[in-house]
Amino acid sequence: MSDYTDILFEVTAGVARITINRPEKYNAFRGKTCDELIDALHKAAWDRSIGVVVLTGSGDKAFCTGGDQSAHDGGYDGRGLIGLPVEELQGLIREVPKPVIARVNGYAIGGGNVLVTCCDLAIASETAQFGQVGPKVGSVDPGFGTALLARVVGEKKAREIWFLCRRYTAQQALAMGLVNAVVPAAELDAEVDRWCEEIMAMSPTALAIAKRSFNADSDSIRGIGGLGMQALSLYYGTAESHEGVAAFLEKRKPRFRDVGKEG
Ligand code: 2NE
Repeated sequence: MSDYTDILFEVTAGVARITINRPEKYNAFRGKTCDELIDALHKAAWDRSIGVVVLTGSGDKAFCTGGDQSAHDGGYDGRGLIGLPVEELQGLIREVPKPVIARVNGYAIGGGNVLVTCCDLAIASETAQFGQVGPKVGSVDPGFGTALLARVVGEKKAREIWFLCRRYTAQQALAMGLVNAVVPAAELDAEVDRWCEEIMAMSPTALAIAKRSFNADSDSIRGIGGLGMQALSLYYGTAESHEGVAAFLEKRKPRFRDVGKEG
């Protein structure tokens, strides 16, 4: 696969830059987007001339806002248990034997926040905003989205993020350990380039071993994700989940507690 429609893929000076290119959808991903991201990550993973991968979104509004709700009809439009191979995508970010940096240029919401969680490092613009929205829109991203987030920001904070679905500023994300650095929007690229240059000077094999050894401790979360996606595919068939998607698309508050009471 090389004729991408949903992403951009470019390699410069050993750095592979993968950009979700759906700004009109706030860089939400549909099935095809996930497949293209997976393909590009495979290319970057096994090309020995590439030492670091940067994952980002196009434009200045969003990094990624998760699953494309306009392609959701009791499940998304692609392959896999829920019509989005997100567990494969998230697992692959961790398997790529080189650092993957999230360049967070705007909203990192829902599955977008999970991508940030899965990346090895994250550098955010001051304008970025973070959060999970699943329980507000009839979804949840179990596995790396929940359990790995708890490893990253702590149990209490992760539960707050999921149970209240608030939005957090870049400075708050920095304070909770979700991102490594925050810079003014105009300096984001220069800062990411600096981090990439430093990484490119390191021993690639030592980096690969370090990454795999960090992963080893939390790899069991992938199994939790598989189990969770199986449950999620059943949840997507319920009126309660449909109400969340419909409410988002109709720009109204969901009425979860009324579902099933009519008639
Ligand atoms: C991103 C956010 C916070 C932006 O809010 P706001 O108020 O600044 O803008 P607005 O009007 O909500 O959004 C701007 C445009 O972007 C679209 C909106 O529909 C709107 O389109 P227009 O009305 O202008 O035509 N948009 C934004 N996000 C979208 C999305 N994900 N899919 C399709 N269109 C989207 C606010 O928009 C927000 O909270 N978005 C929620 C995103 C959401 O529900 N994501 C899915 C979560 S579930 C998930 O990701 C997932 C997973 O990761 C793994 C497994 C299963 C599910």
